[in-house]
Amino acid sequence: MRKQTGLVISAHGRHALVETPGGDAVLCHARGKRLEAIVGDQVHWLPSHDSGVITQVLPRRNLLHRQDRTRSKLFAANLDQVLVMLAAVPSFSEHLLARLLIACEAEGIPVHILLNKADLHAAFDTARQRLAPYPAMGYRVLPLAAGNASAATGLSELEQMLARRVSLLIGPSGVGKSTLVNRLVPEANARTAEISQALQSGRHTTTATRWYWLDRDSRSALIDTPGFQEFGLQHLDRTQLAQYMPDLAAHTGRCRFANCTHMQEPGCDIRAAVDAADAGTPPVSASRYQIYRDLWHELAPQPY
Ligand SMILES: Nc1nc2c(ncn2[C@@H]2O[C@H](COP(=O)(O)OP(=O)(O)O)[C@@H](O)[C@H]2O)c(=O)[nH]1
Ligand SMILES: [Mg+2]
Ligand SMILES: [Zn+2]
Repeated sequence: MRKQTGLVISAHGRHALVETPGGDAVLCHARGKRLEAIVGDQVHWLPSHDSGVITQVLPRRNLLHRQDRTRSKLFAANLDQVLVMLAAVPSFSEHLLARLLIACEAEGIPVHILLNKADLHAAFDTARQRLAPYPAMGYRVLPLAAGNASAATGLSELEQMLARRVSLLIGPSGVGKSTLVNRLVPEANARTAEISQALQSGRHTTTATRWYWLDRDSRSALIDTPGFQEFGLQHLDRTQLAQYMPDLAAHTGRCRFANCTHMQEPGCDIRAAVDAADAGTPPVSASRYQIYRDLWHELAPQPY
């Protein structure tokens, strides 16, 4: 049998749905215990009976994952960008937002913020003010009203952002991710049911990461992700943390000590920027610096 290539569009345990260049989806099993294929992977597979066997996962150009203390979760690979979705309601945690942005920065994946429920004006204005420092850090903040047909806010800009890219959508539950996917991919619900059946993972219908093509010629794709209770960054080296926070990174080269941890050293340019709000460009807010401190403690090397 001849080896073929394919794209993983859904994965569950040792099973994956692999899409062929011709557009067919083949149920495949991974060969070998340590072979884990995830959504977005390019794989080699061999036909066998009515299904297939994945023999190799091709090298990934990036990989978004989280690492909690006890478990690791791979979301997807080979992404062009990540879209973090937040909403006016429920109000978001800046700490969680920082974790998502840091996870992307650490992998070198461009990341932007979608702020949904623009139709809820008062709460939306409050949320938007909380996000005011983020464009200066290089993150686009796009207002959206995904679930409100009369307020078409942001949808055409979003479609431009999505065009010819592979985008992963992530965010806390209740912000409108499913609403957006259903709006952009009208057959999403039917596809999800089909895929779950193929993977025989009925009860995981809403807990799996899924790939959706947004256009007929298969160039733009949106990957929907399940909710999460925590978003651990245990895989990161805390001495690199400030480099993954653009507002802090702008100062690191100006600390007195090259190996400054930005925790207590004299001559720390980050701490100076927090104390004197006008000191740096971009400025460092007290809340962002506190997030850095919290993560610094959390990512302390563990004794074995
Ligand atoms: N007011 C308002 N509600 C929305 C909007 N988009 C989604 N919702 C509502 O927010 C709730 C959560 O949406 P859902 O798509 O399930 O969020 P998910 O958990 O992120 O997938 C639902 O009741 C939606 O109808 C919006 O643009 N405006
Ligand atoms: Mg949902
Ligand atoms: Zn410093």
